[in-house]
Amino acid sequence: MGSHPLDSLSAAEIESTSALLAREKGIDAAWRYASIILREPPKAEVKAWRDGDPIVRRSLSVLWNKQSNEVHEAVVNLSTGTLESWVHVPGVTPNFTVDEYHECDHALRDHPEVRAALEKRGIDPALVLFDLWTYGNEVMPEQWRDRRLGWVDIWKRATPLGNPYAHPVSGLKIIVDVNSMEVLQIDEGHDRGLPEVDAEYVPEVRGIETRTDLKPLDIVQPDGVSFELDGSLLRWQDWEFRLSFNYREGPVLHQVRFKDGDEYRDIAYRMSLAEMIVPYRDSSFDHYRRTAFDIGEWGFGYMCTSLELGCDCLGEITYLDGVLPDTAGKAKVTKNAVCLHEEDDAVLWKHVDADQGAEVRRMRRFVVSVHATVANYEYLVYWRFYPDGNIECEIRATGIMVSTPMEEDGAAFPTGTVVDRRSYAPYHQHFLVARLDLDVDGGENTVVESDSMAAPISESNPLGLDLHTRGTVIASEREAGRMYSWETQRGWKVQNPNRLNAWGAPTAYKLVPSASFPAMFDESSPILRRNPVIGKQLWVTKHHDTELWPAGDYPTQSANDLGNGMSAWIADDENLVNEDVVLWYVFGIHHITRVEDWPIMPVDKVAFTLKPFGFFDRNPTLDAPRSPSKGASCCSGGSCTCDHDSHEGHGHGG
Ligand SMILES: [Cu+2]
Repeated sequence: MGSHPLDSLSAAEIESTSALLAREKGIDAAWRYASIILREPPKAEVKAWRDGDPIVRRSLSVLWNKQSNEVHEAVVNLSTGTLESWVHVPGVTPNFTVDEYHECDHALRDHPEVRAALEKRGIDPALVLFDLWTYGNEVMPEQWRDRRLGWVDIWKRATPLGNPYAHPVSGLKIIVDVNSMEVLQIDEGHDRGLPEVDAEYVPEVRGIETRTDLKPLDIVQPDGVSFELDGSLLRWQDWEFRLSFNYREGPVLHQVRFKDGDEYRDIAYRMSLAEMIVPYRDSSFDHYRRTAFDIGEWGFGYMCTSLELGCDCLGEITYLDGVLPDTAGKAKVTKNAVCLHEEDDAVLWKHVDADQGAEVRRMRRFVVSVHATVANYEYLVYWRFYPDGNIECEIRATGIMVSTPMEEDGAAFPTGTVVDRRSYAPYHQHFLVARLDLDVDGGENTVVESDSMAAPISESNPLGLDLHTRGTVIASEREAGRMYSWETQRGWKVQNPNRLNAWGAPTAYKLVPSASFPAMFDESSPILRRNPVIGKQLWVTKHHDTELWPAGDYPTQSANDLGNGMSAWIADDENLVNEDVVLWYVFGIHHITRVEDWPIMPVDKVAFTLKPFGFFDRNPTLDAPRSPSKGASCCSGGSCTCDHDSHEGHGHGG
């Protein structure tokens, strides 16, 4: 049993859930678990909970019967060992699972017609990878709408050790009933053959030497780390938060607070990535089905992989395992799924005084990171905490781009970039939706959209220099969806109108909306109907414990988010002023593919930041320690002998 109400489910809790359902409901191999997750207690209860109070632990399972395709949600009370609810959920398709991905590969590998289709093209089935994808409702074949339907992309390696995604087998898709693994259709379009591409990224396979001019770069913390992990509670400098991990969001940050003097001040109740949507912007045969909802359809936590010291993370690392269920309800442990460590991050603040010399402080940051492998792509997630109160969420995308052969005549596709011989990589977008349940100094907040504009030239502003800012209160959910504005350098402040800083302004955190981009979809587009949340860059909703998944609880094969998603949540136009608000920030990568992203993509980095904005009364890092100087006394004031006399002759900068 956890020692805090928000602790992730343990292996024992996952398995006692499935054991109880086997006993009470006869759940056997005819069923699969899509998920078993902690049923988080309501926010109000968690906030009222104090150390030593009793904890009631509950799990929420989603499972379906493979024969009938019937879906049930089960709530098990783990503290009493009882089944509290068993509810049939009609008309939904739960997320696809890793077990199905592998079983589909095996089934197709042995399937005579699939083998025949490959052999007809001269392709050795032993070198093939079957990549199972989910269907969006908009492109599902009519006759199989009530099935658990997958479509399968086929890839071929050049050699047994070669890049698995080197050669797309173009114009050949397989439609599968994922419950029975029955092949429903071998969907054949064109055959553009296998162009002679240069797709290998492993040096031994390429037959190249790696460079030898790099000397070791070690991160050493001889006295250990500066953070403490007590159960799920993390403390580092002034920060305090809890960490959990689940199949869908991967890591979740709870009850994020900052110690200001003697007071732990609330900043966020819960932060995570709640959805990811990757539409390929190419409606040709090979790509029109490619609209991945990687979080809702597959689960980001399920995709998280083990991290390795020295490769994925450098320095003094604390790892946490990811404990998740498989489809039989057994616990499966991903060792070292979450990496916790501190990093140097160049300079925090500095000034060189002509007489007194330099005062400079090093920035250090605390990082929570995971790596998820979603078929050909990897997403590296970094939640970073800074001593000045900033929180940053950075995503790095890497892995292998989807490529496609072009016709022999070399006609270029307008929807992609040519990256290799007779091959192009289609344009696509990676939309991420961060769910930011901020509680700035408590649960009653107001979101203000902040715009900057030049004041008109007037008698008092004869030079037109005056710059004004305007704040617009986002008053109710009718106004929930907001667009970024480059012209006004828009940002969004989450203010606490009930608490003022020393200078009379409401305490606030500001969402600095970097890495956002317009969706570029027609209003009538079915992909926008399935997930309208990508149509705006920010959404604000009133907090409800059940509102977690902006594209709906069950986005797989869904037509829209009306069941329980953003459209449904905002339909009642609830008040957002001085309320418990949740921000949904839509950001990501507008991936106009590059030849340099091939055959493996150097990380593409995007990030957004939450910054204190009048939350403190001044720079909160004035007590940051001077770092021991390695040479002269640069970091510690006094005369500076190693700073190249840079303080001489400067003008009045900004
Ligand atoms: Cu991409």
